[in-house]
Amino acid sequence: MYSNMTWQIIGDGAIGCLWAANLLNCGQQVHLVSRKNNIPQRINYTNLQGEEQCYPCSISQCLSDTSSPLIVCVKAPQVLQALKQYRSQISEQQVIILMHNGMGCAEQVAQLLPQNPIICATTANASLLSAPFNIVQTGLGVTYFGPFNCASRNFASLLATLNQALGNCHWCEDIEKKLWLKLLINIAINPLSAIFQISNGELSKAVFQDQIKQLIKEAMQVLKRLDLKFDEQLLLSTINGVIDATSNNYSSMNRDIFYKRPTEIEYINGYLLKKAQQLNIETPLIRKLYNEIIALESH
Ligand code: KPL
Repeated sequence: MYSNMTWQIIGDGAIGCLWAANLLNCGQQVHLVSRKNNIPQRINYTNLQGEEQCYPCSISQCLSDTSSPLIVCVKAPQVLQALKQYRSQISEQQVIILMHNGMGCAEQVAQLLPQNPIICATTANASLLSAPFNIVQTGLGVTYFGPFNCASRNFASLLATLNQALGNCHWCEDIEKKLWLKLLINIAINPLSAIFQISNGELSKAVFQDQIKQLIKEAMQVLKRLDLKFDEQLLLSTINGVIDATSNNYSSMNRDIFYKRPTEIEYINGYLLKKAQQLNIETPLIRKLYNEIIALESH
């Protein structure tokens, strides 16, 4: 499909740098797009074995070309803004891969760029940005990619390289269900860990477990009406599996509140609340936590 391809990654955060470093590590050409001034031309990466590597990398404030794939790794509230900013440098054939928490962005991107192939991705890989362009990988996980629109259906071949870079990458025709699963995990973990400023592991305490059960019960009513089949008990054990696997970590929303940054709440609880409202379903605890995060964000 591509002869001389450069992976263009928008977003120099933990996930953007993680993909950049791992693609460079397997010999791919990468161009990282950053909004910073004084940009170095390298990424420092500490892998899961604690080995430090320095990868020379092309980094600038612009896209490098109008044909190779774009991986958008900014947080949900910044996706549309970032693509609007680079719109004149994006061609209609260019495939756009969206990788962030929450749902609702792909619809916005499809309105902005109606001809472009759009792929949605969700990853369980974890990394920490210890300083600008310095990342430490903290967890290995699965990444699912799948088509959001018809135009992106024949891009599954991109997976071979992505899989070579980070492993455990899968093409999934029913990506919506995977995105919902991640959204439900985030609904259970992110607002509670952010409001109480606790690590993910603290959520295994009984007081939080009761709230998580309530959150999932409320979400299940919406899922049923949308004909999305999830088993409540399996969902709770998946959520507790993530809590255990990330017990020492602070969730992304916890850090956003801590550092007074905008959160992804609108694309997590907000997305579910919109669906619930359309279906006339009450989801009081999901709404309460949404309101509390909105209040914290404006402090
Ligand atoms: O996706 C996450 C996040 O922090 O946003 C989880 C899975 C909750 C891990 O912390």
